[in-house]
This record gives sequence, C-alpha cells and structure tokens, in this order.
Amino acid sequence: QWDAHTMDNRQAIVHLFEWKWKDIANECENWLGPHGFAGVQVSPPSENFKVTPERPWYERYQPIGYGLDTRSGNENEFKDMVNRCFKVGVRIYVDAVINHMAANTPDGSGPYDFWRVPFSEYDFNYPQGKCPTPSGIDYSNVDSIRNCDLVGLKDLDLGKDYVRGKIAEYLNRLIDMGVAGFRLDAAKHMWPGDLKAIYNRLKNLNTNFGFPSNARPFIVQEVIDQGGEAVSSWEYLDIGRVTEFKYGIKLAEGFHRQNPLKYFKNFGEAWGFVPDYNSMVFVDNHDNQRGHGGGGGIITHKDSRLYKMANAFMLAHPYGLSRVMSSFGFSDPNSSPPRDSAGNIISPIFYADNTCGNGWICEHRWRQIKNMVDFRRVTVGQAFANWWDNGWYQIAFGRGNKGFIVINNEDYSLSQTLQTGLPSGTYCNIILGDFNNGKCTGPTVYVDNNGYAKFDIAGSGNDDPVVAIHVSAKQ
Ligand code: AAO
Repeated sequence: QWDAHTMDNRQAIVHLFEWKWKDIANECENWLGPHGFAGVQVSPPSENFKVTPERPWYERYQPIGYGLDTRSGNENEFKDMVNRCFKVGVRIYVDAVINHMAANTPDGSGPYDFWRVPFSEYDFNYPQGKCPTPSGIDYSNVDSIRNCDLVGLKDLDLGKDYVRGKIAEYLNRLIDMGVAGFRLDAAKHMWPGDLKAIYNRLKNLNTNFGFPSNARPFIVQEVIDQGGEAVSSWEYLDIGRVTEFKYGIKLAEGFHRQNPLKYFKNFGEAWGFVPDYNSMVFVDNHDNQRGHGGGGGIITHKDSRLYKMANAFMLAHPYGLSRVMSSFGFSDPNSSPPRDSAGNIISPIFYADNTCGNGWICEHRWRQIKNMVDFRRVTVGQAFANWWDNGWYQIAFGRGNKGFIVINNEDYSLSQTLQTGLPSGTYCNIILGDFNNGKCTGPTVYVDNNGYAKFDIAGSGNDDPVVAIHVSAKQ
C-alpha cells in the first residue's frame, strides 16, 4: 500500500489533470515512457453528474455511479490506456472518489437514489442520523468531518458492509484492468477503520501487468492537514501514504523568500512532515493551484520561474514520493478544461519545441522539469549529501555520488567552487540543455579529480538560476 510499484526505478508520477484516456495513452508512448516518468494519476474515471452548461472540472468529483464513462473516455479507452502505458513502463493510478456521491441525482429520482450502483437513503450518513452538524462540516468535530456532507456531496456510510462491498467491487474492477493503485479523494472525511476494511477487500495487483505476485495496490490518501483540526494525517499512516500538504506550502515560503533556504538543510521529517515512506509530495495540486482546498501562497505554473526552481528542488530532494502537476490554463478557478462547443474535452496539440497548446500547460514537458524527473531516477536511493548554503537563499546539495544541484534564489550572482561528490568529468547542465547521444545542447560543468566544480549563476533576470548535473548526463 506504500509501494507505488513503479517500473525500472522510475520515481516521479505526473497528474495529467482532466486529460482524456486516449491522449494519456499517446503521451505515455511519446513522452512519459521515453523520459522516465513512473506513472500517471488520472482524473476520476467513474461516471459523474454533469454540471451544465459550464461543465467545470470539479464535476468529476460528483460520482453518480461506478461505470467508467466520463469526458475522459469510456471503459475500452481506459483499458487501452492502461495497456499502452504499461508497455512503455508507465503505471496508472486512479483518483478514487468513494467518500460521497453527487450532491444531486441526475435523473429526477429521489435525492439519494443512485440506481446505477445502486445506493439508496439507507447507504448515506445524513438520512441515517449520523451527521451531527447538518449545516456543513465543523472541522473541529471528528464526527462532523467524517459523517457530514462535504460541500453538499452526499456522504456515504462506509461503515455498512453493503457500501464497502460496492466500493471494493469498483476498485477491484480497476485492479483487474491493470491499475497500480489509487489516490483516495477526501480520505480525511472517511474513518480510517472503514478505509482499512475496504482496502482489505482489494485484490492483489494483476500479475499480467508485470506486478509481482501478492503486490498490494498503492494507496495515497488525500488528507489536508495543516494542524489545528480534529483529524490528522497521522491517523492514516498505517494504511497507506498520505498527501503531505505542508510540503508545498513550506517550499513556497522558501522560494518566495519568506524563510531562508539555508533552513532547508533538514527539510522533511524534521519539519513535522509525515515519515518519508508515508509521504506523497508536490509543489501544487489541482485544488490549491486554483484556491480550492486551501491555496495560500503555493507556487504554480503561473509563476514559471519559481515553479521550475521549486520543482527542481523537489525532484532533487530525497524526501517523499513526488508528483508533478500538469494543468490546463485558467483564469476562472471553476472553469472547464479545454473543450469544444458541445462540451467535449479537446486534445492538447504539440509543438516542435515539445511544449503543448490548445489550452493545456503540460508542465511535465518543460525541459527543466522533464530532465529533473530523470535526475530523480538516476539518483534514487542515494543519500542527501554535500549541502552548502550562503546563509540565505543560495543552496546546493548532492545525492551520493550520482547527482548535484545548485539553486540561486538571490537577486545577486552566485559564484562558488563546491564539492559535488561526483566523479571527475564534464557534465551537462540539464536545466539548460538536453543530453542527447553523448552531447549536451546547453552549457556544461567540469568536475575535477577531487569532486570540486565552479558554479556561476546569475540571479535576477536569469530565468533559470539553477544548475543540475548527474552521472547519466556526463560527456
Ligand atoms: C462543488 C461546488 C460546491 C458545491 C458542490 C456540490 O464548488 O459549491 O456545493 O460542488 O454541488 C471539488 C471542488 C469543489 C466541488 C467538488 C464537487 O473543489 O469545489 O464542489 O469538487 O464537484 C476539503 C476536503 C478535501 C477537498 C477540498 C476541496 O478536506 O478533501 O475540500 N479535496 C478533494 C478534491 C477536490 C474535490 C473534493 C475533494 C470533493 O481534491 O477537488 O472538490 O470530491 C480546510 C480543510 C480542508 C478542506 C479545505 C477546503 O483547509 O482543512 O480539509 O478541504 O478547508 O474546504 C488553509 C488551511 C487549510 C484549509 C484551507 C481552507 O490552507 O491551512 O487547512 O486554508 O481554505
């Protein structure tokens, strides 16, 4: 449940938010597979209430049944995606919305009649008298958090055997199709004991997809925990990973120069984060990049310079399982993903420089992020090493004798000779160049026989004040 079962040491997952299954399958073959991405978190595949006419992204979080038919595609397209991604070394992780059903039933039937499953009023907490604060969630009251409706979404009674059975059936169908695991939406709003009972009903992963026998599904539970509430993410650690929301907030404080980066020398568990093997980390997610689920100063693609720096830090740093966000552009936080006049999602188009368009941002295609995903794979298992800082916002650190990164988050230049821990040679600065066929398309760094290298990085006015080198991009 903690192991993401990635292939070939791959280390970073990308959330292809609102992408269609056939576009994801293509992306696995054209980009994610070749560039060493471990897997894709996909948007909820379960059929959802259609919020018309706007068709906002968030309608996907309003399930009306567990059939696999959404704006991302149908069941056959889903299966095709899992197969094609598997063939190029990329896993699929499903965003599972099981805490609740939609606020409304779609077909004029009774308010709790979700006949596609079917669920009725006997399967929900509120009509069964289990919600103490009917007017909304009181985050200081654990019963309220876990039994009441989250923003009006009908809260399922996961204590019921029948409900657990229906949910397990849904998740097991996905396991049969070859998925590697799940992001558990709104886990904070479910009792850990109920979740455990459901997880216990899940099958082992499908060995036809290269999983070892007896492999348990990967589980990452969405629990927003900034402290001060009745539910803590620590309650979920013995049943899976959790989303560590403090990580992106603290990272943003550092890169926004509200907290000197020198303090990041012991970033991770020492900062009160959940243990490494329990943690999923990210710079931003689909909620907080648009002010849902707590925004609060996190860095997004809209601030591309800092975003590239923060992602480089995350992907170089050993703590947590990292997830890269891949967004669509928006000004209205509730807007639909790119769509045509009939409301169908439109595919991204790709340009010669590897970026994409049609309303999609494709952060995972930015050279700096793509190459740092590779850095993470190359340095897996290597110790955090050779830390250096200037006392403020210039830092450097390495990963054993495999990789080294230098970040200048000051306005003034950085000019330092630093111990990299790396073998002597000429390395490609993968932030500014690609390493193809033994050649770097950007500037190089020379590491001498004692592991030292000279770094010169301009500050303000420099779009990429980062140098990253690793042993797989050495001339
Ligand atoms: C939509 C409409 C609603 C309407 C509803 C039903 O917006 O007005 O009532 O439909 O018709 C998404 C959207 C929702 C949308 C929903 C269904 O975000 O706007 O509702 O789909 O379409 C809480 C939960 C967390 C949840 C987050 C959004 O704990 O699980 O709210 N995230 C997931 C998904 C999300 C999805 C759902 C769940 C529902 O990722 O996309 O909703 O399936 C505090 C609490 C958090 C709480 C936030 C927001 O956070 O701690 O637990 O998250 O408040 O209510 C600082 C604090 C931080 C605090 C935050 C609050 O950062 O440090 O602790 O401020 O602002």
